[in-house]
Amino acid sequence: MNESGDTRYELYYWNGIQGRGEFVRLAFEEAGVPYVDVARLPPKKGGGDIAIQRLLEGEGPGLLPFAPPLLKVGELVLAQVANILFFVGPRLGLAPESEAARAEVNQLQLTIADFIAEVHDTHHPIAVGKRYETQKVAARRRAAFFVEHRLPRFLSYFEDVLARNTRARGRFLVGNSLTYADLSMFQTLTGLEYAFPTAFGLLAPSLPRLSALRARVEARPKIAAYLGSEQRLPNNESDIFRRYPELDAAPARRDS
Ligand SMILES: N[C@@H](CCC(=O)N[C@@H](CS)C(=O)NCC(=O)O)C(=O)O
Repeated sequence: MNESGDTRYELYYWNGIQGRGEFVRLAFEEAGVPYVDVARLPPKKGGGDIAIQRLLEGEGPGLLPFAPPLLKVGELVLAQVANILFFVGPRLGLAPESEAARAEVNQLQLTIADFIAEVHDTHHPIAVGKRYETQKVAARRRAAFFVEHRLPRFLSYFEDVLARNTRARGRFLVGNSLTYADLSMFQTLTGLEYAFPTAFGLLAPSLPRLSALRARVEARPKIAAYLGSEQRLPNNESDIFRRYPELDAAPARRDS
């Protein structure tokens, strides 16, 4: 089922960063289905971060959400990126037809969520609510392990998923058409390149299918238009993907 266009979709996500909201934005952008980015509206028009707080405090309908991104669709308020995408994916034409393949896409999306949580924990290894500067020593230790072990493990896993999808000759993660998991993979790869330029740069040559997937997503007309627009916020150090050189891999030594 594809979206007919008369449903009102409201995304609630913190102002000023791409964050986890971006995984949801990319799906709507690719589908060309309008959505309201509520917190980016002025508070006078019901926007601002206060609009998110209201939903978190139970002022909205439905199930009480724990953390943004939130998607409000009528009386439904959904949280958890993977859950939001599982719900809107079929409506946006970004999910496979079969129930089994939809579960597979969801499985990948949940693995991306795990990956993102580990990226976040490189700069916040001790306390989510405390500033990076208060946990820098632990962050260095955490990031060193992440860069050496977890980053290659996650990336080579997704590379292998593409390689095994012979049906699509490695062009998509699942099935033979684009799904929201492919868009999320793109977002993850661009974020990693920003945050860990050295570590990611060292791994990239061993990830030809992921690199090609990223380039293909980036070149899709609606995604390209979105990436070039003001709606696409630049990476910054309040976001999940942060460029702290001390957390990146040391550049390879040249012994000449
Ligand atoms: N697993 C959740 C994580 C949600 C999450 O951590 N949201 C962040 C912003 S990206 C937040 O505001 N968290 C507040 C909190 O955990 O108290 C998802 O994938 O949506």
